[in-house]
Amino acid sequence: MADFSPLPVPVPTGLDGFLLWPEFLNLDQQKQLVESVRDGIRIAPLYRPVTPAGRPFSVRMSNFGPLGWVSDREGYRYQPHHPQTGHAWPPIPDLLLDIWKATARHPRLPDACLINFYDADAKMGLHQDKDEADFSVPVVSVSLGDTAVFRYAPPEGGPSRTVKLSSGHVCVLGSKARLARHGIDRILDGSSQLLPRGGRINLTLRVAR
Ligand code: MD3
Ligand code: FE
Repeated sequence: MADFSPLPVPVPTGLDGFLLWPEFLNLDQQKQLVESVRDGIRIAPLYRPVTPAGRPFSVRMSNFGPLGWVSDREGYRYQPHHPQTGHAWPPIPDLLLDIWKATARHPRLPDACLINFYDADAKMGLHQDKDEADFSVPVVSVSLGDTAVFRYAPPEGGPSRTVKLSSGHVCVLGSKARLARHGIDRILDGSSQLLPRGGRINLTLRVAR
């Protein structure tokens, strides 16, 4: 079991409930997670979902856990199987559960972990995460590989801000920040050597049901 105590002091984000720890994971831990993602996507390959309107995402996705987030013509939802293979998603790696326990400080464990893969041109438009049953449970996000420009705005409206999410950064979105609008403006190509072919992996841990 990885030991993350004592927790470092999070950096200020200007949004209540948005906690960000730069360099939370050391290089060995980052490499271990990349290996787990490689293993996972051999079982549950990355695929490109479409929006309910039929537009392909620029991000490719897969999942770990009893439930995985999917999007297609039918809508957004969580389901226990890969939309293309029909197989169950692989289990959430222990290191990710350890990160959850250290940072989310919530009695429940996540039942879903979305794997987002961004190539240099991928982005994600501003949105809210509202497909989960209980918004009082935080979301935990882990970034690996190239740095992303993350945009976020308070749920009640008002100006957005940006912060860079680099490899090894971990953030928690809880309380007021849980329903923040957020997205990825762009990927800084070549900013990390972690992934030999470049790109960015984001892992988001959630309690879906
Ligand atoms: C703020 N992913 O998968 S992670 C997503 O980098 C998503 O792939 C982005 O937005 C990514 O839905 C951002 C940071 C994050 C994750 C969940 C949040 C920010 C959040 C939930 C609520 C508010
Ligand atoms: Fe999101």
